[in-house]
Amino acid sequence: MIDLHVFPSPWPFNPSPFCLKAETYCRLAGIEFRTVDSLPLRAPRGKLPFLSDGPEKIPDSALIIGYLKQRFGDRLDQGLDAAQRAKGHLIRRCCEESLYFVILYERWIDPDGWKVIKPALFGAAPPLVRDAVAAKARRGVRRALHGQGYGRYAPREVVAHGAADLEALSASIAPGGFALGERPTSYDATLYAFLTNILDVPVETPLKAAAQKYPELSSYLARMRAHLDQKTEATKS
Ligand SMILES: N[C@@H](CCC(=O)N[C@@H](CS)C(=O)NCC(=O)O)C(=O)O
Repeated sequence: MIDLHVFPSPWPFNPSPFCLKAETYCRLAGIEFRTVDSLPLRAPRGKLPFLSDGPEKIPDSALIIGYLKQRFGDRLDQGLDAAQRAKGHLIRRCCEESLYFVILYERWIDPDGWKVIKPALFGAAPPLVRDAVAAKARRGVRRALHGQGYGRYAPREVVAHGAADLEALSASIAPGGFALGERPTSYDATLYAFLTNILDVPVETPLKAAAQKYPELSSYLARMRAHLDQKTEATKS
């Protein structure tokens, strides 16, 4: 059995887009797996998700997908041409190297986001240490955002970067289809995970408002959910 070690989820989906990406890949590819609640300090590289398969431990969502392709065959991306792979790569990088940091900023730095994310992520921590643990983690995220750059911007500038990413992503989805055409590929695992973590979060953020301006993004999520439900049923039977 494949074990995916992920953050505990306070919501109907994993609050870490990278954990949700790995779960979504398994569901799209029809790979049987189970999720195991974990913490970054247990992960081989100090970040979640990681996968364990017997004695093998694989960190990083991209390496996990590479491992699963080797282990079970490339069930989603076979047949993609070089141009499709290039487009998928750009979509993935846009989500993981830009939008991710906008999401972090809104959740961890913006006071309205922090009000929601702090109890969601640290609510289960022992009350005596909860505030200290949350504050330490928040300082770490602040440092990471400062290093990446968005932490040095005004809030409206950060949202403007995210809104531009969302506009580009909405234009890149195949009309009535998925990231690269009529059927989902591994790149949809990323796109779905990030858009879910923007549009379905239980807090009204400026980034969510920006995403709501593009109906293509919500209809894409609805198509993905329907497809994932079908795949999950097929994997069970
Ligand atoms: N490149 C990694 C990124 C994973 C990542 O950034 N995970 C975050 C949660 S979304 C994490 O574990 N952060 C904890 C930390 O940095 O201490 C992947 O694709 O899996």
